[in-house]
Amino acid sequence: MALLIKTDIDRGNAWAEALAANYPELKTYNWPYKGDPAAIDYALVWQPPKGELKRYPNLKAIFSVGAGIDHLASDPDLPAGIPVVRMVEPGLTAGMSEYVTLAVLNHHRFMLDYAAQRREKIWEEIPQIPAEARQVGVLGLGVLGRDALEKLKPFGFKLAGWSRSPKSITGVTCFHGSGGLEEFLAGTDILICLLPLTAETEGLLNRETFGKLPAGAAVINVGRGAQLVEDDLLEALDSGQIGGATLDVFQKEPLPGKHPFWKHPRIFITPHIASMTVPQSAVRAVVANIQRLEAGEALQHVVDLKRGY
Ligand code: NDP
Ligand code: OXD
Repeated sequence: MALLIKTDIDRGNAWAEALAANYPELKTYNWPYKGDPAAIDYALVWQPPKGELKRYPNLKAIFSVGAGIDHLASDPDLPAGIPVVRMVEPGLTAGMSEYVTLAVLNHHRFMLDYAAQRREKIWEEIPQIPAEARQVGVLGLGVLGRDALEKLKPFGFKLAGWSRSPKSITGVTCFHGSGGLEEFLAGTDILICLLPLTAETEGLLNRETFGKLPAGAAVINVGRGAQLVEDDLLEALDSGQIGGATLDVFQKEPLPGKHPFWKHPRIFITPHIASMTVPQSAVRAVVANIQRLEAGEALQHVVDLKRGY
């Protein structure tokens, strides 16, 4: 049995080591693979070149190295009928909750303002707002959105979430569907996007959405860059409708050198590192899934490609 790994070379080696330690019977090959394509049973990939996966006629499953599968769904030649599995693993979940918590507290405690004051050598207190007076709202109540909300609970924020289907989560006011979006936004002071990129979520963070938030709200985008209409954010920041933003994902990555986000004083930027799959913990999920398939059982976390996540 053989598995093809396509990720950056360091992480590819880490995956190969982790798989060798956990599943010695499985041969692994780092991409680019020069052998017989028919010998490959499984692919574990991040942003493979379009058309690459159709070269392997005997693939039994495609594992995404990341939680998002838009890098696969956007391949017009993705082989039909092969299950695509998204990444669900504790290291990725923990990393995202760390990032989200950090970003929420950054906005809650006025760190962009204090950074601006520091540049001008201004020593001045900004009156603190108690956590219970602010609502943190998460777009996307999946594996990552729900864990982030759990980690935010001890701080005492009002918590809300929005998903496609109805949800019930203790301590979180849940909204769903297009009908629930407006009410969710109206109460949300710190908005976090943890949605998958689909035809429905593309461009969702736009002028209209920003206009429904309370004036001065903060936006944290850790979903995908294509969910944010970048010019609309700049306009909303200039008008004060949005008070600040933390962005980890962008329409074009790496963010071009001339992009206005780089120098914007109300935007905090990171280079798509909100969270990363940790091969040493993720390997267990991949191995367990291969063993399930080989035993004739159903795979876990298979995505619905029609729905887009
Ligand atoms: P899940 O599939 O577990 O959850 C997705 C959630 O989004 C679900 O609650 C789903 O609703 C909701 N959703 C999807 N479409 C819509 C819609 N049209 N309207 C309302 N809600 C919708 O995904 P994960 O939590 O594992 O990951 C979320 C995303 O985070 C990834 O797809 C990826 O893009 C991003 N990500 C970014 C990283 C980074 O480093 N920046 C790292 C990892 C992930 P329902 O529950 O009803 O189905
Ligand atoms: C992911 C990512 O989807 O890192 O896991 O963006």
